[in-house]
Amino acid sequence: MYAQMVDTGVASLRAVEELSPEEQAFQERIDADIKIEPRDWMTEGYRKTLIRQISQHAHSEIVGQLPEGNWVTRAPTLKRKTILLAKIQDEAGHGLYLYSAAETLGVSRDQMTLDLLSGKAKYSSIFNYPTLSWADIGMIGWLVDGAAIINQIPLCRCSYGPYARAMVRICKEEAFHARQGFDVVMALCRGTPEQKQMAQEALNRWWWPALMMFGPPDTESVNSAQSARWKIKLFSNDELRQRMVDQTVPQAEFLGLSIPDPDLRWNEERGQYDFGAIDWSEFYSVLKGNGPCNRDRIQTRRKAWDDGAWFRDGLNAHAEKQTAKSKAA
Ligand code: BYC
Repeated sequence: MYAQMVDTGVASLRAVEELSPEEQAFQERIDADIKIEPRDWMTEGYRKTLIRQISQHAHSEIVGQLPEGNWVTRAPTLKRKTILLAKIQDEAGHGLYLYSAAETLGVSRDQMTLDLLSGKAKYSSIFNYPTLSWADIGMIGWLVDGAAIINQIPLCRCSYGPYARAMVRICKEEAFHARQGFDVVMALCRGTPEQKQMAQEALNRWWWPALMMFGPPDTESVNSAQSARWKIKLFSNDELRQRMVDQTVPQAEFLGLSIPDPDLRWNEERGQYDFGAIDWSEFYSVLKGNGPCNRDRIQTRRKAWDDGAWFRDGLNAHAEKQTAKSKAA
C-alpha cells in the first residue's frame, strides 16, 4: 500500500540514490520503523511537513469548537449541555497537545496562531459549515469525529514520536465524541417524525463535506507521496475515505436514514461500497476562503487573540519576573 501510494502521488519523489548520506540514513531509520524524536537529525522537508500538518491539525481542533459552541446555550437538556461542554473542552485539550507537539519542531505557538489568522495556515474545511439545528451537533459527533478517528488512528503509528504519542490520547477521546454524536442522532431518529426529519436534513448537509475532510483525491494530493515515504501518512486520502463510507452506510441503515447519494451501492466484487462523484470545486472553494463560515471563523479567532492580549502580556511579565528572581537567587 505504501509503495503504491508513492507511485500514484502527484508529486515526484527524489530517487534514493539522489539523497545525501545523511538523508539516506534518516530514511533508513523511518523504513525500520524507528521513531524520530525532536533532537534527532531530520531533513528540513520532514520538519516543515510536520509543522504544516500538526499545526493545521491543532487549528482544526480550536476552530472546531466554534460550530459546537454555537449550541451550548440551546442544547435540549441539561445533560446534553454538560456533555457538549465537556466535548468542546476536550477539543481545546487536543489543540494544546498538538501545538505542544509542533513546538518540539522549533516553531512557536504564537507564530502558528499568527499563520492561522493571516490565512497562511489552513484548518479543516469541515469547520466552515454552519450548525443550523441541534441535529448538526449529532452529525459533527457521528460523521466529523467518525472521520477524524478513521484519519487519526493511523497517525498513532506515524514516524514522529511526539505526534504519534499525542494522537493516542486524542483518539481515545474522539471515540467518546463519536459515540455521543451517534447517540444524539439516534435519539432524534427514535423521536417524532419532525425530529427524524431534522436528522435527515442534517445528514443531507454534512455527508459530502464529511467525505471531503480526507483531502483531495489521491491523483490531486500534492503532499501524499512524500508524506507516505516519511511514514507521516500510512494510508492515502482515498483509502481512508472509502473506509468512512463502508463504516457509515450500515450505521445510517440502522438509524433509518438515507445517505444523500443516488450512486451509492454495494459492490459485491470489491467488497466495498461504490459511491457518487464528490464536488471537488466546492472543496477547493472552501479552501480558498469562500465557504459559508470562513470569514466568521477567522474573525472570531482574531477577536479571541486580540481580547486575550492583556492576559498573555500578564503571563509573560510574570514569567520574566520569575526568571529574573531565580537568576538573582
Ligand atoms: N481541509 O496533499 P494533500 C478534527 C489541504 S478533524 C482543509 O492531500 P496532506 C476535529 C492540505 O493541507 C480535522 N485543507 O495534503 C474533529 C494541502 O494544502 P497545504 C483535522 C485540506 O496534508 C472534530 C492541500 O489540501 N484533522 O481535528 O497530505 C472536532 C492538498 O492536500 C483538507 C487533521 O488535520 C481539508 N479537509 O493531507 C474538532 C488530521 N484536506 O497544507 C476537531 C491530520 C487537504 O499543502 N492531517 N487539505 O497548503 C492529515 O491527515 C492530512 O493533513 C490531510 C491532508 C489528510 C488532512
